[in-house]
Amino acid sequence: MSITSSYSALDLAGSFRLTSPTVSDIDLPITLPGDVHQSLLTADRIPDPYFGENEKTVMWVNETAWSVERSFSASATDIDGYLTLTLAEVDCIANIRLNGEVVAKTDNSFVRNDIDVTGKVRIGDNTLRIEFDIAPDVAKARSDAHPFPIPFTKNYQTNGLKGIHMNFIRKAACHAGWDWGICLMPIGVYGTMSLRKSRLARQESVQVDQAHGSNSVELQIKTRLFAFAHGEVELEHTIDGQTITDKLVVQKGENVFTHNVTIHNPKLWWPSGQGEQPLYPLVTNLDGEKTTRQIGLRKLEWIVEKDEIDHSFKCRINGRDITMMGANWIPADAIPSRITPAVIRDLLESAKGANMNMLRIWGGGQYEADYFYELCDELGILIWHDFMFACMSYPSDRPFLESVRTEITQQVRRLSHHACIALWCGDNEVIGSLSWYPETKADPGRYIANYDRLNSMLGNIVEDEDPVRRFWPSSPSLGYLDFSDGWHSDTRGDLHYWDVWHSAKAFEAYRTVHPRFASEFGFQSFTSMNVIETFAEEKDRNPSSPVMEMHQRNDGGNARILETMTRYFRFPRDFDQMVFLSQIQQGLAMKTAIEYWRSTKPRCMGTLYWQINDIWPVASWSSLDYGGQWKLLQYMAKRFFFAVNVVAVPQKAEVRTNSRGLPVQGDLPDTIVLKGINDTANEISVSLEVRAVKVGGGDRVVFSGNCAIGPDAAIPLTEVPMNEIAEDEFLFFSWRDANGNLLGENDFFPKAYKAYDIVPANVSASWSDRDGKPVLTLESDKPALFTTATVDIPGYFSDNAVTLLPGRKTELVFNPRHGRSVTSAELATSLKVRNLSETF
Ligand code: BMA
Repeated sequence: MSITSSYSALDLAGSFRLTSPTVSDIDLPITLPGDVHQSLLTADRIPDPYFGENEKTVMWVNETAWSVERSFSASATDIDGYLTLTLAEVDCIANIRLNGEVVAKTDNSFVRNDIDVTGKVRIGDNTLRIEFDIAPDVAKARSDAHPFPIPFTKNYQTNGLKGIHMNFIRKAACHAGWDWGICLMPIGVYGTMSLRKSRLARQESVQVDQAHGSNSVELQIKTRLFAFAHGEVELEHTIDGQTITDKLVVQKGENVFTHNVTIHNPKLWWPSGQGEQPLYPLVTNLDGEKTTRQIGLRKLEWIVEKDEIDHSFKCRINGRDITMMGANWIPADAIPSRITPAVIRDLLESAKGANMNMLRIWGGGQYEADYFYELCDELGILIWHDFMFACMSYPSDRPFLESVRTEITQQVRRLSHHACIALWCGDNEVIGSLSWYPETKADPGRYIANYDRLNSMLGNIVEDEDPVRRFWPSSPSLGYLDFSDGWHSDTRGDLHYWDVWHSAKAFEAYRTVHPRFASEFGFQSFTSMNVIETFAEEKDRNPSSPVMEMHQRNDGGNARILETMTRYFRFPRDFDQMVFLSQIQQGLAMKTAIEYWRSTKPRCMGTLYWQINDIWPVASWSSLDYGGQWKLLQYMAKRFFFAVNVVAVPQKAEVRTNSRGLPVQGDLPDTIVLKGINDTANEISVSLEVRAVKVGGGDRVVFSGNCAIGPDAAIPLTEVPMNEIAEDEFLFFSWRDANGNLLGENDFFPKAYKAYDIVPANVSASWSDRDGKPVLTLESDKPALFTTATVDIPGYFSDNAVTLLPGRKTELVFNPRHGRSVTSAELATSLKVRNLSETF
């Protein structure tokens, strides 16, 4: 064969034929990349799995073997070189046949398959066929054959659905369901599908390490090539107007080359809220195979070192210790075909819109597509990246470890150039899970040794492949080879604090722990009413109907939501109000935790609540509904994540505890300290005004003054003793900058809301348009709590769930989502405004 031409790629994405060896009447088109459920749904062969209890009726799909097949035509020039069949993600265990011949067997959906098919593609018609095994059956067979039991997580064995041994197969664990997730076990192919032709070699990965000097950054560009034979290639990198061209001798197999470039006067990349996100395109050209990566220049360190408390745990960026604020991320949809760049952009823009600067990609989900990380680079969202292991033990035999080695090595090499990647973390809660199952509890030595074989391999891979990044063994973890309790120990490492939700402690319990970095804690709410309407008929809109229980995957979740309402609020008068109140309550729980933990800065340097998004319409801990609509928590997050903030910290000299050792409910604090938080690099001065407001109307100023807060600090500004606050009063405080611009408002209720006689409020709303944006102005005759405006058009207001006080106007600017534009007239028709007084 003469090898003359350079690189080209034949796109193999498109329409395939979907058949099954066991279901004879199915012969349907399937769009790949995509998945089987979506194809069956489009062809009306299954009902919408998200509706009602349909999940149960579509289980047969994942219990069936499937094949997809397409023909493609190749010309003489398409194939006159070395050929690679690239299938980025095959989900999951499958034979890949090219023109009838098995060219690969896939086994790990997190591994990119680059299959050498040189000489196997014909001029003219060719057939690509993928035959999927039944993943749950394979998983069960492997588990049965394993020399000792490895229990699978309890998190998805809800609603009578059977468990699947997800720890024996490499695919998103939550595909089998989770305590917020539907069990679909999708089957499909995602990401790139192409036939690549190389003259001699193909690009495997391009990694970029940064060494920051005083006014320059040294980039070390590590290029990994796969050469089909010995020979010479031309490699070129261009960045910041500098081009490096190199003629390189390559040996058959993998070759690694390193080039250095210095960027002078670098424009530094900062996380959102702390500065800009300039990106330098790096274009790599290998004999015509061109790839582009956007490089953000920033120095990122984790400072985990001994201090007066125990050990710090904080992220230092460009020399500054920056508090990480954000949430946990799960896969964006249980039907993978629906995860598109537009969907991801929308969700990530909402994260940024709520003043988040970090998301944690959780280990029970998946590594995301390239565009996800590119968007995070662009938006300034740092990523705490778990490797994909969660809540259960995994095997540690050689074939399993080898598969995982390939997976982690590839993923780290694929992603390490991204400015957004802040940390590689071994797993989610696998250490803790050792004490959850009878099998692991009975034989801890065996399971810890088993754990360490996998976990230490992960650490070694990071050390070899991405030495500038920190590896953190697990989340939560107290540190290197420390297997103790990361759920309660708050002096070092990261903390998952679940006592409020999973153990029904009072919200006040958040103030009894003092994390260094809280990487998980959450409180559930129902998904918004318009989302409930997409899966529950009118008759099913009741918290204990089978449909609503199907759409609640945490045992006892709905009961927990309702029982908590009785502790803090008067019981809601109907289903719709209950849904609304559940979101107020969820927001309040997270506000309690996050305001307090932020106020302990520099002790606490991170709060990531569980969880930002939903994978399907469900009651969950998320702050965004499935589909991306903002729940009330998302609005409250925008406020409690303000870089400059004032929060109330109630204090009590002697805390009375009840029989369960918890603070007595209804016990009032002695005093309320108002703390100022400054997460900026500059000292700021705020003028603070604190009012005591009667719930029935009428208020008085109890403090007014200017306060300076040093850079990156949290300090007490003033305090209001409880004996200066009347029975029916709450505190409302606002702070302004030196020019009198309002920076923020907040309030604090010393007692549970149910203890106040909240009076009905008449809220009036009027629309206007300003600078092309619709503005809603709200006014109320009485204090109106958690006043919330909603419209039917996708978008969010600049604020919501706000406290309205009589005599003051509150303006909310509407931001349409998905880049749409909208006028106030269009919004006005569907406007609804509600507040707490209407709930009971
Ligand atoms: C955390 C997570 C998930 C789970 C959540 C809520 O521990 O890691 O496993 O969804 O709790 O229970």
